[in-house]
Amino acid sequence: MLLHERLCGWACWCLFSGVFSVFSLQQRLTVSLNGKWRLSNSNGSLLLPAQVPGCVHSALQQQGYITDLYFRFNDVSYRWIALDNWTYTTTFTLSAELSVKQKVLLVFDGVDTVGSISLNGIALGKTYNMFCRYDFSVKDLLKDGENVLQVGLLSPILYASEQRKAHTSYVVPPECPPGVQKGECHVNFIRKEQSSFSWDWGPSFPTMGLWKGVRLEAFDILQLVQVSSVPLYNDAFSQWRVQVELLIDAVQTARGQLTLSIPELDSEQTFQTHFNPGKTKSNFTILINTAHQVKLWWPNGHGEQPFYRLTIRGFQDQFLIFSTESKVYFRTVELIQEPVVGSPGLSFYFRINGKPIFLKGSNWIPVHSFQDQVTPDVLKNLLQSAVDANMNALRVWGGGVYEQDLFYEICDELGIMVWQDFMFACAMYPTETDFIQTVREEVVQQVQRLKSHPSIIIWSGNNENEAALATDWFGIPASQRPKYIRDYVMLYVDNIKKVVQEEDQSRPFLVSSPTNGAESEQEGWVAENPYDPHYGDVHFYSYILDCWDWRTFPRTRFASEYGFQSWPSFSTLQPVSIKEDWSYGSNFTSHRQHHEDGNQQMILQAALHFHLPNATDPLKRFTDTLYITQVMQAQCVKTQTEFYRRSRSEIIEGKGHTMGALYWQLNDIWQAPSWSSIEFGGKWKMLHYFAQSFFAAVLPVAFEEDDTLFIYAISDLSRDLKLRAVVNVFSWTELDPVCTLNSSMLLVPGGSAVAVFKQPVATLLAGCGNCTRLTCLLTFQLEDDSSQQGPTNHHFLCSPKDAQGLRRPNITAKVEEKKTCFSVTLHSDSVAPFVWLDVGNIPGRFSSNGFLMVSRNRTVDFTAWRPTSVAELTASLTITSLRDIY
Ligand code: BMA
Repeated sequence: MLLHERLCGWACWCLFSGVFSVFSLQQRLTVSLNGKWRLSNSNGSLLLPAQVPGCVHSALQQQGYITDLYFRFNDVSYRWIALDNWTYTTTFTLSAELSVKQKVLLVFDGVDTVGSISLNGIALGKTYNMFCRYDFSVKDLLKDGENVLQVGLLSPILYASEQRKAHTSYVVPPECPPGVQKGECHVNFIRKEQSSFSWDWGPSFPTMGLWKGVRLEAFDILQLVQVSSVPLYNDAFSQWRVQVELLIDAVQTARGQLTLSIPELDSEQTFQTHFNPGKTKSNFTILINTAHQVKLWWPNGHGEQPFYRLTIRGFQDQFLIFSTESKVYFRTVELIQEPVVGSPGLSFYFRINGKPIFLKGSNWIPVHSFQDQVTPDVLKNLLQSAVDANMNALRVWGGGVYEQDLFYEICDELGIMVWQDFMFACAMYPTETDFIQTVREEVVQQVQRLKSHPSIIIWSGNNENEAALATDWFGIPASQRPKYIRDYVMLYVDNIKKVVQEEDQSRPFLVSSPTNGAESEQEGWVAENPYDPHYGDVHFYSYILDCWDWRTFPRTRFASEYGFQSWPSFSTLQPVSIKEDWSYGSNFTSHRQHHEDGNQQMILQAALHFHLPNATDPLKRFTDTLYITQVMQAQCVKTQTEFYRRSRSEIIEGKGHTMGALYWQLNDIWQAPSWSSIEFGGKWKMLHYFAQSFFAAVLPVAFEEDDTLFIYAISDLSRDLKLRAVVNVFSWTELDPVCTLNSSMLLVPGGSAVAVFKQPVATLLAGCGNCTRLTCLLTFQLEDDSSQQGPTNHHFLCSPKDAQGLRRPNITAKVEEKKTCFSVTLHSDSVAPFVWLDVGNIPGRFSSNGFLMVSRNRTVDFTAWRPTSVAELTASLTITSLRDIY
């Protein structure tokens, strides 16, 4: 008997753990069914204990059936796991208190993915969507004594392939990922993390499991399933209001009173209300007392992130029946697309609390192939690393997962703006009724779960699917194009957009990224060229063009993806490899590279400006190669990001007013080459240290045009500054500047980029000893009347491979213990570019790294993330600079 089947179930009440603490005075009971379950494969040859939440892969590894899934070629060796079907089983006994409750729900916060659920041998229903919660009413099925709960999971690979086969009318591309990814086919036919079938930075581990919690919820009369609150500002009345939405599950019709209050703002309102049997959603609005100045939530770098406590209490006949508390953060967000003077097209920027804000940050991918292995510490460390690199925004990319609540809670607290994609990427999708239905439910649930977070400033329908259609990635015949466009509009516009806007009017919705935004809409949602720099956001990649030449880059309104690959450091690769893997031409090195020609592209890009490693010792040559890929990546992304930041105030040849730079990508899913700035495990690549500078609130940027050197002062501050540029010219052979030039003081208004220095390079060099482009280089900084503002930056006048006089610097180091960290004092004999300190597998980070050393001595700090000592650090420390690798 099929008692209850839904494509997707309803919410549970503990969704906001950490943000909301909900309790019912009706003695609602919750019994967790998390913990040890039994797991078996289809023919019963494997039977093992398995942790819930968890997945089959993690369970097999934890029980010793398989070794480290990330070791060497194991992604391929363990392919069989996801080709099998698996069953999770648990037993539990009921307490007397629970069995007398009027209603009992069995709740699954996340099933991965295609499951059949049965209780005591009776089928409860099926699951098809990893991003949905499912619940089942089970009171009548529960027994005194032992109850048996079983979840059978189908192989996601076989299920996707079956779905594909059943879809006979036309192809929904792509059929399979590129061979280099060693992945599985037809992931677009299953509502599951799209990158779990492989990506160009990640392995194929199509997981199966109960990836979130399982529990019983028992109650009388009613329970509060979910609460969300969205603050809205009324300009005409200069007044805030908070829209509170309650999802209530009532056993019978219930009448009563509801009181909403924010005591700190002297705001309280009471409503007479009633709840019908079943699940109902009700909205209530509390007006905020205008006598109070509401403290606003600001993005990192623009102010604080204060919140208020909202209390919600329900009464029946004067008795309190439920009470809950949540956080409310006040802020407004607008996406401004309007004509720009001197430029065709439309602007594209965010205004938070009325202030235009330049978005600085990166793109977020899943932290691990096995979500059950993502710990709070890992999340905190990555998000803190983003903030420590002066980022204020992250895009949660649409090929991964909607992140867990803690992710958004931390973003709220740190002031990280989140560009939230829906989970569709680089593909076309089916539009059969079942598929659309489950997607609609997914969107409702995710928006309800997440909309209280001020950090989320935009919803975005998909990753690159407009571009894929517009620029014909999949070779769709022209005659069939209209059908694919109709399907596209049906999924993202008629369904996702519509559902989102019914659920949340408090932030913008964009159909795709990249897109021309309002212009794409004009063109029927698929623009002729979604990469048009005059509109919307742009993704731009070129691995072949010279990344040191800013003319390479499109001057976009908003750069939401761009980047270059690099390899992680040796200490990250070592635990998943063996000696024979440690060369750039090894099978391992090519196996971990999932982007066609990626390893070669890195070397070619590096060779444009650097000598390549030529050590005879194979290990040194390998580690030097890892190093040079990081140098290349850091310098490339620096050049591109600085170009975007200095383009914020200008329109040149009709292009500019750039207001966002989110490079691809922040983090890694495993130990492999990728575009990330942070390695798997949390170690910062050179790029992340560079980001700390190139995202600084105040930044000097240099570039050349027609042999003239320009320096721009960029300021994200609110107040105006008066700044001068100070340029130091160094010879590659000496540690003291050959000469110093000062510009005059100029006004740098808050939120602008202003040219503060301009001089033909020839004039500059002529006035500076015997300097030529080959013998000298520049450092520069900004100063106000009393001190330096922002970091010191550098500009090379030639490729370092052509530099005359660059010598081995023989850098020595002394490590000392300080109160809360260690200091490393370096001594150098000569100018040293890209000085890289590495303490192997001692986790932690330096205060600065990858820097240009133009002084005899320099001290940096190392903060360790576990106990260590001067002796251990000294023994582990290696120092590499550019001249040390050839
Ligand atoms: C963009 C992303 C990802 C991809 C990255 C690097 O297209 O959206 O799909 O990993 O480029 O190729």
